[in-house]
Amino acid sequence: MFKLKTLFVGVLAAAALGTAHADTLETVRARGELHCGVTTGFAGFSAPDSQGKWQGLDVDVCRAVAAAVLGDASKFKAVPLNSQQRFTALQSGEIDLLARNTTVTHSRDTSLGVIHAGINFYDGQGFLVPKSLGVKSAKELSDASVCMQQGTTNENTMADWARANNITYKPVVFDQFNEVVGAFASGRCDVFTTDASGLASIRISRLENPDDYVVLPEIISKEPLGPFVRQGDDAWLNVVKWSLHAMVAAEELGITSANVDQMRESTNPDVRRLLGVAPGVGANMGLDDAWAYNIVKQVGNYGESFERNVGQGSALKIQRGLNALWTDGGLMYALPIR
Ligand SMILES: N[C@@H](CCC(=O)N[C@@H](CS)C(=O)NCC(=O)O)C(=O)O
Repeated sequence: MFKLKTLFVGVLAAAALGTAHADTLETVRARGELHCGVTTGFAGFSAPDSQGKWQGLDVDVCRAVAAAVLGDASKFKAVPLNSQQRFTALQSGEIDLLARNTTVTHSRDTSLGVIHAGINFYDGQGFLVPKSLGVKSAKELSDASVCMQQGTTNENTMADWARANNITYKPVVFDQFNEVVGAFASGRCDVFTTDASGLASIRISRLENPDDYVVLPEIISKEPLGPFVRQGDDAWLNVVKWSLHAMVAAEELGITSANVDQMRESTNPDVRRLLGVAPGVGANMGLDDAWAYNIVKQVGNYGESFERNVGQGSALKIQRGLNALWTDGGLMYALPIR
């Protein structure tokens, strides 16, 4: 009897959990607000500005999805998460979407009950050192102490690279981002290793004299960064995935936040479809036909978001590089919206 009862409660709990998470689109719509997992503060990608408003390339993914689903890019709550907490927060339903410099890997996609919805920044792991260390290449880093954050891909990649290159090092690992930055700034470790975009952000926004530091030339891994959702909710996966593609498609088609209203008059069928002038682009996703128009109008196309947050319009000044459109030699390629 006891066993039966436990089983029954278990099944009920699973069913409740299932319904709570199965229809994220409906949950977000009913709540009127998207719960979006971001970092605890990482300039250019996700950090609060002087007015406490969250800004960044990753925050623009939150804003794009809020615009697509709720018609208003501001209807999201940023939930700050460190590297360790991020997947649990998604699994438990605390957030609807994780948009936080997270590398897509096979193990994350297949063992955590989560799945990536695309790539919004192609990156690779690198090294930041004080110029005073006098090192020109990562290969000279023998016996160095290396600062890293716990729960990142950076820990394993560092170990693999060091083994492959016969380099010994001392890992100095912390749970919180501020602790890693603090340890590096105070000289407790010689090197900071993480995604190159992160190093650019740390150098500019977290170190007193950025010019005293240099990013070494080696990039030792592929770190394709992108948003994640829970597995088993394909409708929601589609909303997030196609929101990313809409931003890239808008850039491909020359549609910007400034000209999007004018572009609604265009005779180009791709433009008319994307902006919902020709009807039907929203229905299959359970969205209004203006979903992509709302993204471009309120958030901008991918290039605008890139330049504003991490590119030439920002302190980071990261080059488009791999994140340029495919037509400009990069990897950004919108799947056809038709
Ligand atoms: N892309 C890597 C690293 C991502 C990561 O969490 N990087 C740290 C930088 S050291 C970070 O963003 N920390 C910010 C925080 O914890 O708030 C991954 O997915 O594991």
